[in-house]
Amino acid sequence: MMKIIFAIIVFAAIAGGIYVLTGGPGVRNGSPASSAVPATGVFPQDVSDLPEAKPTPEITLGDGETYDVGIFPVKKKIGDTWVRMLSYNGSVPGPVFRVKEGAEATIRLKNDGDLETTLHSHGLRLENLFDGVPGVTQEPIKVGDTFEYRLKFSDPGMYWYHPHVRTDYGLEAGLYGTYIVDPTDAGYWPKANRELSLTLDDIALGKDGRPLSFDRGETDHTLMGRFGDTMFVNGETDYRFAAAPGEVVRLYLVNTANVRPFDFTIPGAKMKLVGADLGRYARETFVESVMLSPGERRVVDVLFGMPGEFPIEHRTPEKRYALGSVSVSGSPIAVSYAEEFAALRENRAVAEEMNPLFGEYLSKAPDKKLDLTLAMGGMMGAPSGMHRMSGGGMMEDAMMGMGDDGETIEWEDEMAAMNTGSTTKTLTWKLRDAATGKENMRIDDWKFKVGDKVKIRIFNDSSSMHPMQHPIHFHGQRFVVLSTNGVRNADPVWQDTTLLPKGETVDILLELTNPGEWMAHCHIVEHAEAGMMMTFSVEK
Ligand SMILES: [Cu+2]
Repeated sequence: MMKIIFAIIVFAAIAGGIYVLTGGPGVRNGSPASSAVPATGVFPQDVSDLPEAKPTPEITLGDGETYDVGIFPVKKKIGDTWVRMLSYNGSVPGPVFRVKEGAEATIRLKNDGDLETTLHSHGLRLENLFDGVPGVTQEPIKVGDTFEYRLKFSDPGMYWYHPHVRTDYGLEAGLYGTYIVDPTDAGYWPKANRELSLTLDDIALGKDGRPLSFDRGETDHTLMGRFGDTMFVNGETDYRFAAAPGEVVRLYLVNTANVRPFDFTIPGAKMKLVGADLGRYARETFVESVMLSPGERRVVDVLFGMPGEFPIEHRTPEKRYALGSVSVSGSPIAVSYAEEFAALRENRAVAEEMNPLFGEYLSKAPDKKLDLTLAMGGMMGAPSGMHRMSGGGMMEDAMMGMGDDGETIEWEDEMAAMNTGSTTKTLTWKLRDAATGKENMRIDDWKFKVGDKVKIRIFNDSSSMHPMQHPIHFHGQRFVVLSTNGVRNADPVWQDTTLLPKGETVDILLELTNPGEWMAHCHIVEHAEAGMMMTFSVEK
């Protein structure tokens, strides 16, 4: 009952837009769309005269090379419907760029899309000027204009690119692609027969099979993010690949969804987790599934031992989603790495790098504390009728009870009406510095120097009005998770994004190696649009 009452109150607050909570004048928000002259209407959906989307190519980018990429609309068939999407060079996802560790290359981006854009290369420790954050590292690229991004690929692993302007629309429209950075050390990864890049996404289609519309002027679905109803792996609703018996296939996985977390599994095949955002784990592990929240990457090796059809699935505690399948047939692979696959390697170099960090920082007091919370229509100071409805203390009960099923992750949009109607005007998601009380883009005293290591305690407040998980992403640097709820991280790896389930506290050690002014934000892109972003600066 309280849940229902609370739901009504929240709905009134969101849909009614009782309070306007924006960044205020003079606050750069990393997203000029919301501060520019208000745009009206919705982004276009008409497919007439559009070229058909091409398959995603794999492009080898040599050191020093310049490559031209254009953003332009295409039509793509999803189910029985032609859908208008935005592409990088005509494909969704955009090209898979293969580069060598240590290489530098330039992407010359021409914007023939629907709105201003930038190219953010997620996870790359590149020069600050080319990080693609509007209002912070560059002015956005107007429609018709071009910008050259000089990219640096310092670390082996998988990275990805997308716009940092109205990212909610950009990602849903198909603007994302990946970089695979091949290590210079041939033994860096275990042996595999083949490597594939997989973007895990979902797309929200209406009853007519066409994508739900996006308002040009403001982001909606800001409460929970825009969940899709149709799974979309590598731009396919039924992604398939073939393998030979005995083949080991390395999958580079990235979650490119607006909000949906994926628990990726291939039942019947054997899966080994070898790497994450910026390289390999200290210890390899066999896993049943790998969990990725938006922005995160995982590198898994999969052994297909026997012939057969193997489903690719996303599993939640309640549901299974088919993502596609792998067809294993024909004669056994000529060179099988099954034996190497069976061994779990310890990567001593990683352990030797990580151990001193844990020794020095695990029990040290945090340098910075960041709380994740929400202001929804200023409920606390809301019209008195709401307080009467809540009747002293009951409001708190209702809030605590909201989604209080022991689940610390929201796998689905179970509050669709409220979520749809929530916008950047009616609620603000917050990163709050616990020491100063400053929030989001008003945080102005996170100033560090190259060489610093900063311990940050991030707390996801479960007593906020709508607690949910937040994947927190730091630009331009790398960090290691030291502990979760006080428990030491047993298998460290360098990351740029980490998930904070509801109520959890995560201590990270951020290594500042790259000068400039950088963003940190939630990678549920509607949350970021609704305020959940800040900057920190690193001096040479
Ligand atoms: Cu968030």
